[in-house]
Amino acid sequence: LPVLAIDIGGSKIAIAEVSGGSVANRRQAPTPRTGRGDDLIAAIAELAPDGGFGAVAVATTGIVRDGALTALNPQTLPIEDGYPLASAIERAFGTPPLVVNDAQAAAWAEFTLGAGKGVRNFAFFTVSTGIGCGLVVDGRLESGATGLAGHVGHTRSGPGGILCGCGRHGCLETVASGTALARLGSERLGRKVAAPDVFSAATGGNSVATKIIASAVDALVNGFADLTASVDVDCFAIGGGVGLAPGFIEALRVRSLDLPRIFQRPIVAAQAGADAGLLGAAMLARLRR
Ligand code: BMX
Ligand code: ZN
Repeated sequence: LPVLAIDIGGSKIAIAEVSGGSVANRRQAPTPRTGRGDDLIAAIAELAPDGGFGAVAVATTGIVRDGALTALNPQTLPIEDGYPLASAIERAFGTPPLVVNDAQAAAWAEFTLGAGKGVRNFAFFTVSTGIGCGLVVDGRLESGATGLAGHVGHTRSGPGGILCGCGRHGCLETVASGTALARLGSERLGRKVAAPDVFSAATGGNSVATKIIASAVDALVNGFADLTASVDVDCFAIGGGVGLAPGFIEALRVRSLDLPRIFQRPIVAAQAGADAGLLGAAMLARLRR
């Protein structure tokens, strides 16, 4: 029987059946951003098939600790602190799920069968509503005792930055996430825009938009270099709506060539694309059994 895989992001929830590394019957809906975990469960129940699956696996934005979900940045997903996601899913589907952070799940999928195959230390970054990161070190997926491992989106991109939803100032996520691009674009272009509008303005030659994207790229590449200095990352894979926007990965690569040579590492697109979180969670659920 396939694994029922669920990916809860800051903007959308995706559900699919995963078997043997492939994804079928993918459905998605907007994430209810009401601040109530029970509303997430209701949205999931609406998308899910009635049965016919052997296990349930959940990848979710936010910090996962013992099956409970807490937002590190409530602006990425508002939710009660320590929402008992695993037990709520178990109640809805009658089976205890595996629950893992979305970027950690995607990192595992890419390491096992995608862009990170065969490397020693690997990092997957999703540049999306927020900025997520999953780390595989010496072949082991890192989550840490409190689930915080890999939250590089909340390392500091520079002094004097704005207040992040996590409570720190100047986090990478405040300059390079989809949320940040929309905010900076709206402030500086003088009209309300979303992240894709900033990209199309830049493509159309708007210098303000071009600068916003260049700063995001610069912040990310320096974040990669910091992480490389910490755990000697062999390869970076990129996913997420912003990360996979046309030209973005190429811009990261070009900018990374300005780094001292020892910090330059391959930067590639996630092979599983938007399905990496679903696949990784399903694979981790299979491993657990
Ligand atoms: C935030 C944080 C991470 C997550 C990342 C990407 C929350 C709710 N989420 O940094 O756990 O991995 O965003 O999330 O604090 P996405 O929703 O953009 O995929
Ligand atoms: Zn932060």
